Order: sequence, then C-alpha cells, then structure tokens
Amino acid sequence: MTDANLFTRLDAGMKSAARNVAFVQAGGITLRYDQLRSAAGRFANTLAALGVKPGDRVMVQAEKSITSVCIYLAVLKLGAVYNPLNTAYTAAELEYFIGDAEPTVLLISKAAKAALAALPVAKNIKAIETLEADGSGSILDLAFKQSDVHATVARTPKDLAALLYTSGTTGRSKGAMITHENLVSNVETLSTEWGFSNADVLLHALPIFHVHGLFVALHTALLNGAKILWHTKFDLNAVLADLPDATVMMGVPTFYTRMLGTPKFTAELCKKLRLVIAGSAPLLAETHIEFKARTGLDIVERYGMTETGMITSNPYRTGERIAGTVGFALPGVSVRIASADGKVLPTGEPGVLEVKGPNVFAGYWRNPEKTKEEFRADGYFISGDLATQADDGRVTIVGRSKDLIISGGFNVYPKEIEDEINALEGIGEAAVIGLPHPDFGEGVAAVVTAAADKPAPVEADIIAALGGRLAKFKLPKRVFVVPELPRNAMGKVQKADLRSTYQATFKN
Ligand code: MLC
Ligand code: AMP
Repeated sequence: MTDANLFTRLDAGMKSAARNVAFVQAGGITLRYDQLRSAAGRFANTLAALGVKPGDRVMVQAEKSITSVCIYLAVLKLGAVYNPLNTAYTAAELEYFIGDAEPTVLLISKAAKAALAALPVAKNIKAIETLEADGSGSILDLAFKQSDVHATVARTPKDLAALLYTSGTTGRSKGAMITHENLVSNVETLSTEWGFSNADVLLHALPIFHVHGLFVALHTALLNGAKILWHTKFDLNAVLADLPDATVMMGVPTFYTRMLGTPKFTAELCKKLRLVIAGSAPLLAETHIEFKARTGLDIVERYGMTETGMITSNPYRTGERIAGTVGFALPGVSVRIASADGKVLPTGEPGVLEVKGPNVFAGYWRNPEKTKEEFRADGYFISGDLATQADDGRVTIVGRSKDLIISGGFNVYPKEIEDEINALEGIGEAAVIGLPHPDFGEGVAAVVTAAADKPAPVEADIIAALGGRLAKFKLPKRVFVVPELPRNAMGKVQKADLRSTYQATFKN
C-alpha cells in the first residue's frame, strides 16, 4: 500500500528544507524544519504513551502556539484524528464535544481543565494534559522525556485525519470527517495554483482551529518548506510590522478592512507581497478595490467550507481577478448550480452551489442521516451557499440558503442562540439575525418577546445570562425587545423584515 498519510506528504517538503527556518515568532523565537520534524516525533511518542492509537481522536482546545502545530503533526504521524476546538467555547459547549467525539486524549489550558474536572463526561478520557498559550504545559514536560524517532503510521486515502466541528442549522454542531485524501489533494492543488515555493514567507495570523489557518495556510507553507511569520492572533500593529518581510498573507475580510482602516498601511509595506488571499466570508468588492488602490495588489479571493476545503479561487497567474466573485472551480473539483430540489440550473441562474471532488469530506461523525441529507445521490455535496456561474465557469456567491451568520469569519447558527435565549426565564420567543457590521461583516443581534404575563426582558440581562453558556463571538451584540415578532401567513417569523428594520444597528 502506498502511504496516503498527509504527514508523509508534508514531510517531504519539511525534510527538503531541514536547515531552513520554519517559524519565527515575536520575541525572537524561531524553529527550524529539522527541529519541527523532531518535535513531531517526540509528541507522537508522548501521545502513544498516553494510549492514543490510529483512529483515536485527540481533542485540542488551546491557544495558538508553535507547540500546538508540533502536536497536530504528531497526531497525523500517529494515524490518529486531530480534533481542534475554538478556544472561545465555554465548558458547557465543550461538554457536548467531548461526549460526541469521545477523545482518547484532551489537551487544554490548566484553568479550563479545572472547570472541566467536574463534568461527568471528562471521566471517559484516558488523559487530560495541559497546554498553555505560551506552548508550555504537562504535555511538553512529558515530551521532553521521549525519543524523537517515531515511524509514521501508513494511512489509506479514506482514513480520517481530522474531525472539525461546524455548527448546524438544527442547533447542534456536527463533526465533519476530513480524510487524508481531502487534505493532500487540496494542499497540492493550492500549492500549484498559487505558485508556492520554499522562497515564500507566509504571514500567519489566523486561528488554527479552523480550515483557513490550519489547513490552507499551514499546509501550503509546510509542503513547500516555506518560512512562517507566526502571529498568535491578529494584532494590527504586529501584522503591519512583519508585512515588509512577507511574500504571502492569508486572512478573513476583517483583517483587510482593519488594515485599510489605518493610514500606516501603505504600498511600501507590501513591496515583497506576491499573494494576498481572502476567504471564509464575503470580501466586499469595495474592500478589494480599495486594497488595490492602496497597494497595487489584487486580492485573490477564494471560497471554501469546512466540509470541502477550498472549492474555487480567483486566478493567480493568468486571468482576471474580479472583485465580488470567487473565481473558478479548482482543478479536480467539480461545481454546479442547482435548484433546492436538486435540478441543475441553466448557466447564469442563481441556485445552490453543489460540489464534488477529492476535497469533499467523508460525512458527519456518527450522523449518517445528516450526511445523507446533505449529499445528492450522485455524490455532490449541497453547500447551502447561493451562487451563480457564468459561461466561462466563474462563480459568484450571492447569498445563503442556510440560516447562517458569518461574523469576522466565525460561523454562528441562529438556531443555537435562539434555543439558548428561549430557555431563559421570562422569554416568549427569540429570533437571531445577522446585521451589516463594519468590522465583522455581519454582527449578531437578537429580537425577543416577553413570555405571557411577564415583564419586558432587559437586554443586558439576556446578554449576561448567555455569557457563561456561549462563546463570546456568538453572543448577540444587541438585543431588541418587541411586543411580537413579524410573521407571514404560515406563521413563520419574517427574518428579512427584522433585518431590514434593524439594518443600521452597527453602522458607524
Ligand atoms: C472576537 N469577537 C468577535 C469575533 N472575534 N465577535 C464577533 N465575531 C468575531 N469574529 C469578540 C471578542 O470576544 C470581543 O468581545 C469583541 O468581539 C472584540 O474583540 P476584538 O479584540 O476586536 O477581536 P479580535 O480578537 O481582534 O478578533 C477578531 C478577528 C478574529 C477577526 C481577528 O475573530 C479572527 O481571527 N477571525 C478569523 C476566523 C477564522 O479563522 N475563520 C476561518 C473559518 S474556516 P468583548 O466582549 O471581550 O469585547 C472557513 C472555511 C473557509 O470559514 O472558507 O476558510
Ligand atoms: P465554515 O463552515 O466555517 O467552513 O464556513 C463555510 C462558509 O463560509 C461557506 O459555506 C460560505 O458561506 C462562507 N464562505 C467561505 N468563503 C467565502 C467567500 N469567499 N465568499 C463568501 N462566502 C464564503
């Protein structure tokens, strides 16, 4: 059997750049590729000693650090399944993920571990080790005692490499099962399409618990043995300070609107930049145009999903990058536009984008019904994004058929927030909507009614009550109390009316 393990593929790039710098972090911390490879071996032995076997889940809820990248690589090397979680998730949210993913090992900060100890579900985990924001923790202490030699476990293309949770329209998150083939095919395609080489220097300021920062950005750099300017978060001034050394930058639209918001961001800072990628949320055409006017650079907007990796990209080498469009299906990836009942529509007509290819995930974790619902009989995955496709194949995303809010690149499903608000004392009913937001693209807002014979709920009380239960990025930034919600003849809440009533809420 040829080994299809993603680690093996990335390792070829890392090995060829053994003496080159892999990571540079503020404060002078650097790590070479040979050191990264040896750390991956050390952590693989550490996790194996904790009982992790091929196919087991390793759940990681930790702040972004170079140590967590080493652990990610170790999990791949072991043939286990990497299961990263947004660091903003509360203990209440974590309880669900642990019960669902049943990890063998959980890596988490010391503070969060203490909060978790009381949860009955935590008892099923073989080992809970700590990992702090500075990369230290009990897992690192254990790793120092291990050898750095660990043979990579061979995987088939269909074996799982990662389990990534995406929130669902029904309120509960679903684990997307991502295979080695998904990741290898996507990184090879992107590396070629976007012209990566070991001369590249990537400015990495995205979180590494989602597809964009973990797969798109990290994989393209590692595959090529490129240098990574490592930012633990997006800090505008730190990013501007490193920009003159970068050849590639990747970000969500909020990164670019924040950069354009300061006169300190100039063409001079971008003189080495050859590739600027935007995605995870719609990039406003005006941001694309303003970026070009300021820097002379045309942002390459691409489109993707957790379940599919990258699906389309604007052209890097030849062809126009058109503001407001997401470009063409990547090589090997097939897209079509269909009606809600699955009929393929004529060119130019708006409909739901469906996608098929080696990039498309293996289904939802322990959820065959949901998996079946989201796939057509001929294997196309139903994205839930509304799009048009021109004669030449160029795709434009025009909306969403799924009830989803994307705030600063993070997905928020209204149903989950509505369920939490409806469970609060004194609430009649809640409708959660996304409203235009100058920084986050969309901002979360809720419109609520009082329960029968109860006093009008108070905005601050609702936000405070949700605070302990939901991650901060999901919290409504405003709550409006109304006598009743607008409904159509069928009794369905008219969210479009609410969006129009409150559309100026977050405007400057
Ligand atoms: C932080 N906050 C947010 C938020 N991020 N609220 C709504 N939406 C967000 N995205 C909260 C904070 O908790 C804080 O609350 C307040 O808003 C202000 O925070 P901030 O300091 O301004 O935010 P910051 O830490 O700078 O974070 C903003 C950000 C970050 C845009 C840099 O959200 C981010 O890195 N986003 C990237 C998400 C991403 O990687 N998506 C890829 C998904 S993959 P308070 O109460 O403390 O004031 C995918 C597939 C694909 O979609 O195609 O790529
Ligand atoms: P996630 O579930 O976090 O992977 O988010 C995937 C969703 O992000 C997609 O279904 C789209 O709705 C959205 N998305 C990603 N890239 C783009 C883009 N370039 N333009 C518009 N929407 C995007």
